[in-house]
Amino acid sequence: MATHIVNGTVVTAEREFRADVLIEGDKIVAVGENLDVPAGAEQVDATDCYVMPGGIDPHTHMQLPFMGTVASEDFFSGTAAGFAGGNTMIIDFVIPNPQEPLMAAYEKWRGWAEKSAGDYSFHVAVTWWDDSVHADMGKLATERGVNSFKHFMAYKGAIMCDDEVLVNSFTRARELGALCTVHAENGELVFRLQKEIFERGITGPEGHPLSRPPEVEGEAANRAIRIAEVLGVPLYLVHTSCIDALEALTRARLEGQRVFGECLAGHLLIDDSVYRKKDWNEAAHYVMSPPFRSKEHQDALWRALQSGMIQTTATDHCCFCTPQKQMGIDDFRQIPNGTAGVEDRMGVIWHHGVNKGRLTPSEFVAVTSTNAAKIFNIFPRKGTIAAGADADVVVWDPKVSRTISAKTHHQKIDFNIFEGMEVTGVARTTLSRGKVVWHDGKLSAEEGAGRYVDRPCFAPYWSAQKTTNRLAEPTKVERVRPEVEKS
Ligand code: URQ
Ligand code: ZN
Ligand code: ZN
Repeated sequence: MATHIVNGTVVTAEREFRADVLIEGDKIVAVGENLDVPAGAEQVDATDCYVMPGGIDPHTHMQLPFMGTVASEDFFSGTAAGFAGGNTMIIDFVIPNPQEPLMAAYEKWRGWAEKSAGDYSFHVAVTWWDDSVHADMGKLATERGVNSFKHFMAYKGAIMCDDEVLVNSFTRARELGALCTVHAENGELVFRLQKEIFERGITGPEGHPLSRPPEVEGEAANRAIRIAEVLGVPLYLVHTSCIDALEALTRARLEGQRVFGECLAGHLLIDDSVYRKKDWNEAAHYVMSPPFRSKEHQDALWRALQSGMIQTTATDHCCFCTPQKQMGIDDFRQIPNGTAGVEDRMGVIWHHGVNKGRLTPSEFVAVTSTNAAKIFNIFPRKGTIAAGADADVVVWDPKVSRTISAKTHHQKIDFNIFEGMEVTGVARTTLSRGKVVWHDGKLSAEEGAGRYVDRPCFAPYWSAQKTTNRLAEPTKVERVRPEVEKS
């Protein structure tokens, strides 16, 4: 089965150019003009549209068991909703409970993801440590295509890593050529601040950001960066939300350390006034970690994205409906943390990035698809429009406007953090490995059509690592052993 995408402007992270795209089966086979098209090929019209690589969302949590409940979006509905917004791949997370074998958790999550409509992969979280974790990391990296291990520095009493786990796991990752990623918030400080704020009688959602100020993220980001620097491993900061973390990231990168930054569509566009909404439900909808920040932080994140200091955008799509959020009706600490976004990331970043002159279309492609493919070592199979790549393609119509709303979105959640936002720029057609799964507002996602994507270790950037001089040439001093005086 062949598909011929005609009359469009192809956009890659490198350039924009007029070209047609020929797809055969699940691969792109040619990009150019006057292509040799087989008879009977399905034609997709891309007149006045951009033809871009499908979005890769490197941070989602479909049907995550968390804080006493389970995220409402599952792997089928979530990957399908992504199609409607031009997203064609997710990298989700296996999050073992402490003492749960990593391999067992991995197999469990693989089972859950069988129903995915779109392609997917998994970061695996290291939430505890013993020799079996060391061994399982090796098996996951060498036999299961896992090249990234996640570490939550927050969530004390649940999945939080202390420095011992970080150091052990980062050391193991170095042996395996796997990328270490961190949720950088100091969980001890969060726990203490939550207690103090609650005991002062602040029990509503406004307590959430008060217990997780930017300093708490900045400390953890810097600590993870320094640990990675001393151990000589690359590092990836997920959902970088504030200036304090950006300062740590910028310093490290300017000193040649291999640290990558990710930011969320939500953190680019939503500020902390949402927590002061009078309606409890509406304020609780925005409870996620790190919290939405005051306005100066959004501006700083945009500048970091424009300057290349932050390389990827994501959503942290982790859906809890209003009744689930109400588990914390009397105590903000019990409100399940998480919001949605997999359907809206591309549209809000196109509108507020490209339409507002912050990003070129090529830079948009880089931060929504290509950079994630390169960092997680699946480029050029994913993340570009080129012969040989998987045919994950979005025909993007830059002229059409839509208003984002829970009333019309495909995400399995009863609210939308971008509710009412009008954006110009929509996915007209989305193809997932060559199959049209979204066209002109009609979703034709197929349960189980998604495939697990193996991600090889030792991505190209492993050959260019800044090692701390202190470890470069440890030298032993030869000396005469002194007479030991009898004590
Ligand atoms: O922390 C995360 O990334 C997961 C548990 C989703 N929730 C959130 O608030 N970000
Ligand atoms: Zn997180
Ligand atoms: Zn997350």
